[in-house]
Amino acid sequence: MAAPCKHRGVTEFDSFYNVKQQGVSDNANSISRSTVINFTMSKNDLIMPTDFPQLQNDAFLRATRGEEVQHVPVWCMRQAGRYLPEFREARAGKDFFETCRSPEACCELTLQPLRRFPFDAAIIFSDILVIPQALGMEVQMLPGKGPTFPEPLKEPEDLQLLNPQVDVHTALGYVFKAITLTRHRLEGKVPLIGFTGAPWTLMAYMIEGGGSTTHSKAKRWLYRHPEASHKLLRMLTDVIVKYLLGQVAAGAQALQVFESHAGCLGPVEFKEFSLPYLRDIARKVKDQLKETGQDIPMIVFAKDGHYGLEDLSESHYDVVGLDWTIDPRSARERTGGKVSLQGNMDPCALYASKERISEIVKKMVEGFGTRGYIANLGHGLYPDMDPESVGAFVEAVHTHSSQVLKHNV
Ligand code: 1CP
Repeated sequence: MAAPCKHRGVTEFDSFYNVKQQGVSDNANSISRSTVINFTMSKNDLIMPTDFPQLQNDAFLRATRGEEVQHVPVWCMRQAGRYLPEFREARAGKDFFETCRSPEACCELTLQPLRRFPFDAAIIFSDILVIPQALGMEVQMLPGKGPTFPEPLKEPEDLQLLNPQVDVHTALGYVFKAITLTRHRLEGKVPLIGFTGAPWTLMAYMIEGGGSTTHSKAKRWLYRHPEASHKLLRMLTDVIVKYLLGQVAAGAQALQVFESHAGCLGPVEFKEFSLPYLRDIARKVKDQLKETGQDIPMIVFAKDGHYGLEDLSESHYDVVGLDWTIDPRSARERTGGKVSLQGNMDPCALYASKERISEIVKKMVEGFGTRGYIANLGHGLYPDMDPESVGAFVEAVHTHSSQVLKHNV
C-alpha cells in the first residue's frame, strides 16, 4: 500500500507512482543514469511528486523573473533528439508514442543531453500531439513522414467525436509520471520544463492530419467555420489548462506553450484565433497556482508571430520565446522590459565553425543583454546537427555572458 502523498492536489490524479527507481548516481557526469534503458517500470518502489532534491542551479528560473545571474542560462528546443547518437540508439525500433507513454524512457531521453552539455534547464521528453490523442484521435508517428492522423477532422460535425470531458490524470498520467521521475533523477541539477502545444497549433494538426506548408485545410475552418473553430479552440484551451496544472503538480518547474504555427496566421487571425486562448491559458494556470501559493514561470513561443510581439509581452507570460528572424535589440524595444526574452540563434548557425558560432553568440548576448535573458535557438535542433556544435553554442553563451557580467560588477 502506498504512503499518503503530502503534495497538494496530487491525490486527485494519482497519489503515488509505482516506479522502481533504477537511477544510480554517476559521479563522472553527475546526472543520474539508468543502469538499464528499460522502457517498462517495475511495480515495487514509490516515486512521488514530493520531497524533490533541492535545486542547485537556479540561473534559468532567475532569468525568467529578470533577476541577477552569474551567467546567461541556456537550453535548446529539441535538446532531447535525434542529433544525439544515444537518442537514436535508445529509440531504435520503438514506436514514438509508445516511447512517450513510458516514463522510464522519457526520463532517460530527457537526461541524455544533460550528461553531455551543461544546459541550465531540462525539458521533459514528450510531444504536443498527446493532447489530440487524449481527446480521442488516433495519431501515428511514421518514420520519414512525421505525425499522421489517419482520420483528421474534416467538418464541424466531427467535433462530436472528441471527448472534451477527458480526465487528463487518467489519459495523460504517463506524462505526469515521467515528470515526477525525471525531477527526482535530475537530483536538483537544473529545473525541469513541462510543455504543451497551443490551441491553434493543435487544431491545425487535427485538421491537416499532419505537417503542412500552407495549413490551408485548417485555415479554411477559420474563414468558413469560425464558430466551430472557436468551439474547438475553447475545448483545447480547457484541456491544456488542466494538463499544465497536472504537470506542475507532478513536478514541472516552468511551462512552455508552443504556438509553432503562428506564422501561417496574419495579425488579424492571430488576434482572433490564437492570442485570446494563449492569454486564457496563462491567466487560468497562474490564477489556480496562486491559490496554492505557487508561482511557476510560463514561456510562450509563437514561431514567426512577430506581428504579435507587443501583445504577447502583455499576455501574462513571464518569458516570450523568439525565432531567429527578430533582431534582439528590436525585440527588447518592442517588449519594453515587460517580459524576459528567450532565443534566438538561427539553428542553422550550428553548421558554422566553432569560432563562428562563438562570434554569433557574442553578438546575440550583446543584443539581448544579460538581464532577463535565456539563450536558446530560434527553433529546434535538426537531426543532422553535430553534438559538438551544440556544445560550442552552450560554452559560448556561458563564456561571453560571464565575461560581460564580470565587467559590469
Ligand atoms: O522519432 C523521433 O524521435 C521523432 C522526432 C521527435 C522528437 C524528438 C518528435 C516528432 N517529437 C519529439 C520530441 C518533442 N516534441 C519534444 C521533446 C523535448 C525537447 O525539445 O527536447 C518537444 C518539446 C516537442 C514539441 C513538438 N512536437 C512541437 C513544438 C515544437 C516545434 O518543433 O515547433 C511540434 C510542432 C511537434 C510535432 C512533431 N513531433 C515530431 C515531429 C517531427 C513534429 C513536427 C512535424 C511537423 O513538421 O509538422
